Amino acid sequence: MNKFNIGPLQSSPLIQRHPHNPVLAPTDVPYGPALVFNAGVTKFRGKYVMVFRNDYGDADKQTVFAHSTTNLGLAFSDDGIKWDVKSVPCWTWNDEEVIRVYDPRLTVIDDKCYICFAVDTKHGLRGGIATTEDFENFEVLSLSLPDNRNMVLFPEKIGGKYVRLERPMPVYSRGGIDRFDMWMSDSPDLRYWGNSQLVLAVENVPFANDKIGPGAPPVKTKHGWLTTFHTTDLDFNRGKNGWEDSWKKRYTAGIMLLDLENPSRVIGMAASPLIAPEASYEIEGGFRNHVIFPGGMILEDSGEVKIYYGAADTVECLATAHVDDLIRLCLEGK
Ligand code: BMA
Repeated sequence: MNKFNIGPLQSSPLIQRHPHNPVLAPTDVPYGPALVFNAGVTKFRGKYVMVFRNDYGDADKQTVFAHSTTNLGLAFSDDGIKWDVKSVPCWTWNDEEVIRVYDPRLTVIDDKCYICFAVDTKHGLRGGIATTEDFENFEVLSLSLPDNRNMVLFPEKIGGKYVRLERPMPVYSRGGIDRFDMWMSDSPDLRYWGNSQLVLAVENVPFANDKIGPGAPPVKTKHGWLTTFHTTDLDFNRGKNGWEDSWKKRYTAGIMLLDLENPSRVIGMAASPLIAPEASYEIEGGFRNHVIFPGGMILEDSGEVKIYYGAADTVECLATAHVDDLIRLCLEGK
């Protein structure tokens, strides 16, 4: 059992929650999901694209159906704020072995769009990478061994290789509890992955006591790769905190800067959360309250950074900040 509680956490004053939050909610989606969250967002061929997670159930009764009903939805936008949601889900993957696909992240490399995703299978949780031209057909390029997920691709090759951040779930070797860290692997072709290295350990994040994992795919700045991650802290005093009988975890978004040439080297990390659950849509009425789960990050030419995150496993939200402020925050380590 984790021995210490983290206590209250606040978001950085450098971020602004968008006044139109949540930017996507179940009521915006025509085919009736109960929960719409944990989206991947990118800019692709002149449009903002969002692939989001749909979970189904009965929101009035605050119940969700069994996991196998999860699928992915699709929306486009001209401004990254108002979304045109497609009339049907874009990817449902149920077969003999696969239970569901979820938590997508999008990366564009050389004008091709890649989607990283988690897959629950009958024999473990796997992380996958697929490519798509039309967001209707997905060609799966690789699936990891269990147990691994939260994969995100860097938007260009580094040292001649594709690179991903990921979060395996070692249990035996980490004391039989969640003590999960962030790792990195590289690949010559997006299919075969190796050279795995530890990037950030959970014990080095002061506002986590449980596990951490990659958030949105990194963006390039002249100071390094700027990237979000999610953190989890567990407090056994938390009780019913959502639709379930009890939900004892809190998720926040952290931010760090990785070396441009060797991204397994952390150059700097903010010592407090970038986004901690505070807004009403993050802390009340949701399936799992107090969850911030970043999955999309876009650096605009103006220097504005758009950070998309699932809130309370129920809606999708947007926060913005200036890239220079985020870099300073990481470098100062405050
Ligand atoms: C994680 C993942 C996420 C989810 C989070 C909070 O383990 O399953 O999809 O947002 O838990 O429930």
